Amino acid sequence: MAAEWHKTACSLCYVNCGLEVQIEGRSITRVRGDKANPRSEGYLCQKAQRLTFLGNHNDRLTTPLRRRPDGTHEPIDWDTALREIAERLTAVRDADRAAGRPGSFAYIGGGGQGNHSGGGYGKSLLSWMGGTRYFNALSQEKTGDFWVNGRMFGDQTCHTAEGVEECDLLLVIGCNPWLAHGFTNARSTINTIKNDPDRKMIVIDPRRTETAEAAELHLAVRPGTDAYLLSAILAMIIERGGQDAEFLATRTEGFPDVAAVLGRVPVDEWIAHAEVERADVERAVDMILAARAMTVRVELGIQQGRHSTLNSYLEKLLYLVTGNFGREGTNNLHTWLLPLWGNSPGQYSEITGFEYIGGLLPTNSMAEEVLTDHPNRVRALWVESSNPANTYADTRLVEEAVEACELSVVVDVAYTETAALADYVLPAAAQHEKWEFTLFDFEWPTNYFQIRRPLFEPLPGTLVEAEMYARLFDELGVLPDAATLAELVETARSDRAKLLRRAGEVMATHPGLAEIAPVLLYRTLGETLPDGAAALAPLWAGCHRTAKLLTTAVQRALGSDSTAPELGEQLFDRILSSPSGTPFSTHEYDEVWELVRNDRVQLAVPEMLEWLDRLDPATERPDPQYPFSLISGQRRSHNANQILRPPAWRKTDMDGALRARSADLASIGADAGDWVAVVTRTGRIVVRAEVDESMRPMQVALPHGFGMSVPDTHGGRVVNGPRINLITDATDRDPIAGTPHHKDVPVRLEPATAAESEAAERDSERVREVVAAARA
Ligand SMILES: Nc1nc2c(c(=O)[nH]1)N[C@H]1C(S)=C(S)[C@@H](COP(=O)(O)OP(=O)(O)OC[C@H]3O[C@@H](n4cnc5c(=O)[nH]c(N)nc54)[C@H](O)[C@@H]3O)O[C@H]1N2
Ligand SMILES: Nc1nc2c(c(=O)[nH]1)N[C@H]1C(S)=C(S)[C@@H](COP(=O)(O)OP(=O)(O)OC[C@H]3O[C@@H](n4cnc5c(=O)[nH]c(N)nc54)[C@H](O)[C@@H]3O)O[C@H]1N2
Ligand code: SF4
Ligand SMILES: [Mo]
Repeated sequence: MAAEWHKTACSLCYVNCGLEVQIEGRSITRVRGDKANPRSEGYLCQKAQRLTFLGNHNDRLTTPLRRRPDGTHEPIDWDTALREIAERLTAVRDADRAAGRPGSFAYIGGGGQGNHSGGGYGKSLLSWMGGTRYFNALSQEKTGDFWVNGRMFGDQTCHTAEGVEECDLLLVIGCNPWLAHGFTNARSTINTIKNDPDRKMIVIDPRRTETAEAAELHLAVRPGTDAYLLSAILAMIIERGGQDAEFLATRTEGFPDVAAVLGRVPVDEWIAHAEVERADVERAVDMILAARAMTVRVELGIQQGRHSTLNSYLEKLLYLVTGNFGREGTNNLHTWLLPLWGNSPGQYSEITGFEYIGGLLPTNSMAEEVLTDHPNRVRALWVESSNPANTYADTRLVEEAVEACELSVVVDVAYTETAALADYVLPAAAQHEKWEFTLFDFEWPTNYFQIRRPLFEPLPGTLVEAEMYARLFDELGVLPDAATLAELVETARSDRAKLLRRAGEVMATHPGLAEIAPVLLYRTLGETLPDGAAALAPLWAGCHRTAKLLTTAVQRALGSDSTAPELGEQLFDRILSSPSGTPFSTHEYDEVWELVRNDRVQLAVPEMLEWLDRLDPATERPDPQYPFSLISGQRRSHNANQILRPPAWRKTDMDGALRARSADLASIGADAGDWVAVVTRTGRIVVRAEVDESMRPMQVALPHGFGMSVPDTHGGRVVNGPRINLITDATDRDPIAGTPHHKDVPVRLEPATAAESEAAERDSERVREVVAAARA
């Protein structure tokens, strides 16, 4: 009999392609793209093919851990762990209240590349603790973009979608979709554009990337100078009268102010500073002005580059000034089932002065919120689905901050570098052991949502996050008594429409309960959902919200003429019964204006125009002490954040090599295969050198997704590849969003010493032993 294919989705990157898998025991044995998935339509990449290594390895946590005074961990049972944590949380909360200060509890994480089911519960804990300090990966890459969206479109949850599949010009700035994806079916889409004489692609990237190789035009910009190049392009467009006058007049405000500032741009000087050819820039302008529908696609190259927030502004001006917005094949906004971030203009940290953006503070400021004498400093830290000890800038500083907290708790599936520092470690059930979903639904005009059914039982000793938090709130005494819960469960079963009203009444009489609404839904509505899908209960509220806010679009997606609240129930049912995912909103292009919160798009953002006016190439010459520009965290064929820890999944790049041109290696007397030291003001790491002539001269790259310690074959642990954030600097960051300049880290290369090379070679050998054992 042919083995059964089960529907699921990939959580190795935020594109979350639909998959079908075969399983045996606790293992995924075969993987293929799910053709029935309405968004990804059968696509999968080289990483998902290695999903057979996810979860099925010997480094899972299977018991809660408590830190001993000597820093090692001992196993404890769940009851003890949750009781002690509850006592210590209560102590922190009581002390905050007694001192009359804001909650000193901070929350990190809440979901990686595709597991958002736990996040709502974790945020409930943050609210209940009276805290506001929330950090996650978005606040080290995307918050500058959100800030600009807030100013231009009126709300930080106005987030852009890309018409990649329909555009006739794809302008790719600072991203490499061939390897990193970032949009659906990236490789097929790039190939389609390449093979269609009527469609074109421009890539702005210092490196001749795989994506640039497929483009009509590649502008190999000098690292960190995008703001100059993009301003010059905009200035040239306006000089030629290439702006879309009708779009600007009817849909936007402030163009004259923008044009005035851009009119002062010394175009030739700035193009020279960016080290690209004037003729190539002219050609890019020609292509932009000739395009019927341009889509701009950006990512870390500019968001984690110098002038990050300004880059986000300029990139948006490119499509807005030319009227490439709100039509097929252009940039647009998109809907949400549940927004993944919030809107928080004008709220500031009293410790660092950074503004909350999307409800988040910069990860780069996390340590500063802890390591200070300020009476309102962070005293307790809760980390879920994140590994800041490897992924936040300046690893040593992050380690110091975690250890300085009075209480630190890590919720993860593996014994991460952050878990190793925590007072308590709570083992979560892994991706395919529970009901899951992702909130990365970024599509327009039709947007999709997919839930994932469990393929396996939770590994013994682990808990699904929802259950973990519910038990914790039981210990904390926040949940109502059993009889009240039973009555709410009954209401949920017999009359869901009544549930919200009844729940509201119960919340009114139970202090703190309103802050943990997702937990209450889990314990009540959740009990009534089919097949143990309790953790999906908060989605029910999201479906009702969406049906109310976007009635026509939801009706179209479902083919229904019902209205709220019935429409919300229908949407929830449709989502639960669509294992390949389902459209949840379908719009007409024109309706994008219903999502824009300002009457018109505000083009003139004063802080951005002032910044633009201040740009000065003379202030941006490389430091002779650190002459190379390092891409710290390059996406490659076989890295995937910190998600796949066991090295055996990697088909290539086992050591996570430094990539550089041979001439640059030769300049320090090094050759391919040698160990070299990468040195910054923050630290020094020793890495394997590899030749890559696609790099720009004086630019080198180290990969993201390495530096995880794994059990070796001798009963110890060994670190696989570079912990790149040992050499990054948390203060080298954007002035507004605080995002790190990870794509342009000034470094020096040196030959490694004999002792360093020997130690690195030994570790590399041990990693190879681990791989050989895993594949045997
Ligand atoms: N294989 C793989 N795919 C992934 C991930 C992974 O770990 N591995 N992670 C996922 C995640 S979380 C994210 S956020 C995305 C990130 O996806 P991307 O942003 O596409 O990936 P990066 O490799 O970080 O950097 C993008 C590009 O920026 C270029 N760059 C460097 N400096 C500059 C500069 O100064 N200006 C310009 N214009 N470009 C510059 C680099 O050469 C690189 O090609 O990838 C996702 N996909
Ligand atoms: N220098 C440098 N640093 C970077 C970057 C860079 O380019 N350069 N990129 C940044 C970017 S864009 C990102 S997105 C971040 C990513 O960094 P993080 O936000 O730290 O997230 P991940 O690396 O995705 O780590 C996911 C964690 O979740 C755990 N996990 C997996 N499944 C589950 C689950 O079901 N439940 C729980 N509780 N845990 C689970 C994994 O074991 C892992 O520890 O790194 C950032 N750091
Ligand atoms: S593109 Fe991303 S989500 Fe799709 S298969 Fe590859 S890693 Fe998974
Ligand atoms: Mo990311």
